[in-house]
Amino acid sequence: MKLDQHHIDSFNSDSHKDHDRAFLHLADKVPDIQYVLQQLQEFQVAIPSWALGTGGTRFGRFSGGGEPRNLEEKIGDVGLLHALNRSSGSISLHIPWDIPENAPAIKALAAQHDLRFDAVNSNTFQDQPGQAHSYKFGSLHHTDKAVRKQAIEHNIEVVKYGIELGSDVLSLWLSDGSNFPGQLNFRQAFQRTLESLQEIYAALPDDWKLYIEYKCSEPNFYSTTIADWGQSLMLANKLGSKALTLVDLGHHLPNANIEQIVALLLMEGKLAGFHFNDSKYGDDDLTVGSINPYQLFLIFNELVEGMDARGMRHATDLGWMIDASHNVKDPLEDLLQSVEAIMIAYAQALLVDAKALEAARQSNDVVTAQEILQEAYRTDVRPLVAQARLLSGAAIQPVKLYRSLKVRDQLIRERGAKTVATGL
Ligand SMILES: [Mn+2]
Repeated sequence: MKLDQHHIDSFNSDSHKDHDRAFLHLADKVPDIQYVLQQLQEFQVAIPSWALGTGGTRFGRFSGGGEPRNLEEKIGDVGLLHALNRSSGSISLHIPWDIPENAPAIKALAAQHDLRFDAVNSNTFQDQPGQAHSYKFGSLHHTDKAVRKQAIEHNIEVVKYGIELGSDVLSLWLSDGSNFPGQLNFRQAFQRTLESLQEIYAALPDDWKLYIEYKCSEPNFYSTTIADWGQSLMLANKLGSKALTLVDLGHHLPNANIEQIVALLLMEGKLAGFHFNDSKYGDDDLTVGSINPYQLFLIFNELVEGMDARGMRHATDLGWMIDASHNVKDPLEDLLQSVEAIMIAYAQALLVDAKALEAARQSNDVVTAQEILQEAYRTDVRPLVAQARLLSGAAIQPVKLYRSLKVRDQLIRERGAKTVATGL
């Protein structure tokens, strides 16, 4: 299904008055409001093709109905999100869950929804039907050269799909690791991973990038071969300028100072971008901002400051993507909430008085430094984010409009109540 612009416009005109009042009140207090609105309008967050179905855990999966049955329907779902918020203008494909059999047709369909293709993702953490070698004991780090070769070739194949779709990033996450002490020689596993990555890197077009994601645990529970940002950065540095470190917010040990990691990777020009989610205990893949919105703000504060210091464009010079799973929510509502949380944290970071903060730091005025950050964080910027949406032709309140149009009911009528999307 596709949303008509007149649905959005008439919804907006109904809620215009309250919104205008809230926005004007806030706009008075923001010195460079036009700049902030323009930055917010430009900012786009990619939606992963695997997040459009109801997620599950290793214990069970409870489908919500109307899930997209194929790539075309997944593109349709992202198109709905983008129509509602104008901030979800790209889709990130996961191969082989979503193979674009007919790339020109898929590209044309995406263009109809005003979408482009973000990073393409490989998968060497599952065995696929008919696959010659198993990834049970890893892929790029595997002791058997034949397994490594198969995983390398898969990644190169993913790049080829990406080229056809106009993507320019291969995003790679390995489940490689070990479950028990003694299982793996750490140095050799790292070295084999590096050599495998070198082959993949050599096959990348000049204008492509390779994002190397790290994760401290799971599915292996004793060691993971790319466990943290240091290990990812070591690989990225050895590979070359096209290789960068990807930060997934859920892939850290508890209480890790992610904002500091981000600041230093940015400083080194080695930050690829983000997989946004939130978590309480581990890689929980919860809605962005649902548990620790202050941390998200602090991360965006480092991003804005660090990108400005390097003269980078916020919207396009890093990769922004959601990587979450929705066990109990409507995936589309959850994604709308996640994008909203990202925009709120970004807007708050844009409000930080950077000059005053720097002055407070120079004079070691710790209290003022904290006050400056919290002044921005405690500002209710939702009318600002809504105004940016309004200016872009999106809904003032996307979730409310989604519900009032009964989008999920329509999708269930179109697709059926028991459809299951490929993905997590
Ligand atoms: Mn991720």
